[in-house]
Amino acid sequence: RPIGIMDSGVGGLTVMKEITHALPSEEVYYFADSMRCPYGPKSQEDVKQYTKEAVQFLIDKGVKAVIIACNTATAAVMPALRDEIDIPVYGVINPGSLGALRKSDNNEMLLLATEGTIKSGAYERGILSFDSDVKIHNLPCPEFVDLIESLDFENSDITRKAVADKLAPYKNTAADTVILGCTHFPIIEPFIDEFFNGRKHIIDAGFEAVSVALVQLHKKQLLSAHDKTPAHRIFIHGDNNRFEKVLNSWIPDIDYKIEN
Ligand code: DGN
Repeated sequence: RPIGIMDSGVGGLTVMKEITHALPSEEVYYFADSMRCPYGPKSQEDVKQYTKEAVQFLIDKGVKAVIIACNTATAAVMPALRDEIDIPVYGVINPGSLGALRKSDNNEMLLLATEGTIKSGAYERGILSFDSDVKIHNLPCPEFVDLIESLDFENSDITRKAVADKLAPYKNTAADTVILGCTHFPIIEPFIDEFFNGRKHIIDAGFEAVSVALVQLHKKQLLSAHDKTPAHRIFIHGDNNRFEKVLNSWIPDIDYKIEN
């Protein structure tokens, strides 16, 4: 049975890429709520509702587990959702928090995320529950989601400028670790790394979540035993034009079928 992934748009493709590369025999069903993207500015209640609908959609399609490949959605539904459904469900925030704690040497971090994720305080709770002696700088970056969803990120000059404008106040931050607390952001990670002259640890919450989810699924003996490479199924709620472009450039080496 497939692993389900949901996001508001293309961000979860960064998670899908990790899974399909780590375990090419796993089939993935991806749900993109493009019609209601972005989730970042919406209320927690709305995001909770949308996320539950997306998860139920994937369950109805027969997935064996779901990864909420969206920090905003994770902040809205986790961990409560775990008690409401019968299959394993994984979010991205606790793994992202742990990844940051592992990497940081000075316990000072810069969190880049949507307004919704930052307002929820979920990273702060996650990080401080493991170590109360951490300083977190919060920077909402909704502009990055728009940049990526609109495909403008394909123009390096535009992306370099957007990153420089947004991160300018933190150019000399003491934080040694930058958390990509939105699954869209790894797509522009090279520009963020370049802005900081390669001097920061950069944490990709989606990548950290995949490592945790795959270990857990392995323990539950839920990973596929066959070695056929499957054609993944992508369900797009809304416009699929731009979605497919990002998919093809981000994960060019997989077979997939898009369904609306
Ligand atoms: N990719 C989503 C996240 O990780 O928060 C958010 C994008 C959005 O819907 N604003």
